[in-house]
Amino acid sequence: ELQYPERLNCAAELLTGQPGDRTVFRTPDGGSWTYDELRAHVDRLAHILTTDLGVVPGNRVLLRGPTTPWLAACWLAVLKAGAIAVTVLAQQRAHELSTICEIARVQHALCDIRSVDDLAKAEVPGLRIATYGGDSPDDLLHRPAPSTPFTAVDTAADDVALIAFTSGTTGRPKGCMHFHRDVLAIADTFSRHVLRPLPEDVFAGSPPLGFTFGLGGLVVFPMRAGAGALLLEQAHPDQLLPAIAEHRVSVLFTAPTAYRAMLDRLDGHDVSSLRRCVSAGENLPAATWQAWYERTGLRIINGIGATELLHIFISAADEGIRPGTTGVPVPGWQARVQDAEGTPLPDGEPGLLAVRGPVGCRYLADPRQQEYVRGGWNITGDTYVREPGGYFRYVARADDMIISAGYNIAGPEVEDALLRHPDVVEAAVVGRPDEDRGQVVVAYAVLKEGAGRDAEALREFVKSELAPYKCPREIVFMDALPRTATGKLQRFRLRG
Ligand code: 3SK
Repeated sequence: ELQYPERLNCAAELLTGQPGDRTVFRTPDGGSWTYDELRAHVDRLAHILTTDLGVVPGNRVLLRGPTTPWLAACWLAVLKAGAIAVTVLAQQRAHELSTICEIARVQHALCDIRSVDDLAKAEVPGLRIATYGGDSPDDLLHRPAPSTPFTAVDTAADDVALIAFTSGTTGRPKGCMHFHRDVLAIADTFSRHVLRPLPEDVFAGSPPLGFTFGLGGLVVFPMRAGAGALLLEQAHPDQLLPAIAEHRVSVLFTAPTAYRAMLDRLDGHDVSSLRRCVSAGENLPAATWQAWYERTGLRIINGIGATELLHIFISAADEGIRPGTTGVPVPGWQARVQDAEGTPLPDGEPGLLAVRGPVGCRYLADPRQQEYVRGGWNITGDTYVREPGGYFRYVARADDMIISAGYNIAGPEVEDALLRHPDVVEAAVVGRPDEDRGQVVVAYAVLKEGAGRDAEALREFVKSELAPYKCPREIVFMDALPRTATGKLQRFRLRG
């Protein structure tokens, strides 16, 4: 079990102990900060926050901007000053931002000058916005501040450090409150036991810092290990691949879609520096795992995480990886599969995934808390099967099971079959209401450039891979699938 002192400030903890001259953050233009430089920037910012801006412990401070060292420094400064960081995505628009500010009662915002327009449009009463990265004298980074160390506010381990918002794939956003100890717990479980980073590692990836997948993978995990991170504002595979080679990235965090897109463009790129590749955010089909392994020799570390639980709680590393499964509970976590009443199901039977561990779901003022936490277990909304041997295999999101003429069909299984076709880059499978069958299976596919759109041939291919009742009745070709700002597929938009 993880033990933390009663009084704990996670930012102070993350900023302590690394050699001062070691590089912590780099940027693609060749910029870099050492740990000593980061400590100095964070302390200056914390002084400005508390003296100039009037931030006091417990205030909620919204952070918004592209993935840069300054955004990471602002996040650390807010926490060090005992305030609560409310992380959002640079893509979120005025309407979403005003809802978030209302739910979280945000009083202050620190915003990259390039992302301020939508925040200003959100017209949040009483919100004090400070910008960084601009030329004006009142830019956060140009304000005068003492260069003396800032003494971290003496927070309790279970004071709220972070409110992370999730909209899921639909619905009103939910704010998930996480404690100072939770921030360290994700590093001391998944990162420590599965990732096992080394101080010489260079982390990089595509999830933004406003998504806890990115905050963990690009800030918390490297810092807890005394390692470094390359922070990319643009992390599409077209930018990621050259950056891996140029900066000798060794630990990669991204989503299944990006692995597939990188496979499509891998020729001529050197990825030999990579030693750990993490995939989360969505189910990783076995076909994608296999294709990446064949091309690179690297075994992708699959994982399931949730904003409600901050980071990854089921995964596997190295020889423990079983392609096509998510893995086993990360040390410190427990998981089981249960029915709707909370009764555990035997191995091999699909049911609801239930997990518990060092981090729990705490929605801020939201009655959906009762749905997520039942009987002390967090119900993630995923259907899983526990296989003999204790491995957890993803079936579908609980509300994404297709029931057609009495057959239960898991969309991801059909997607996996479609992805085994050499022309298919992306696939999404949903149930469409049907008078005769209840639902029929409909697939949406994105093809490689130049591939012919032959739905019948693709249906025949699926029939050769799966029982015919799982074969899509219809295949619709698209240029791209609808996704949330964090890259999750929005199946509800395809159901029509
Ligand atoms: O939401 C997710 O899928 C996720 C995955 C890994 C780590 C954190 C999160 C929120």
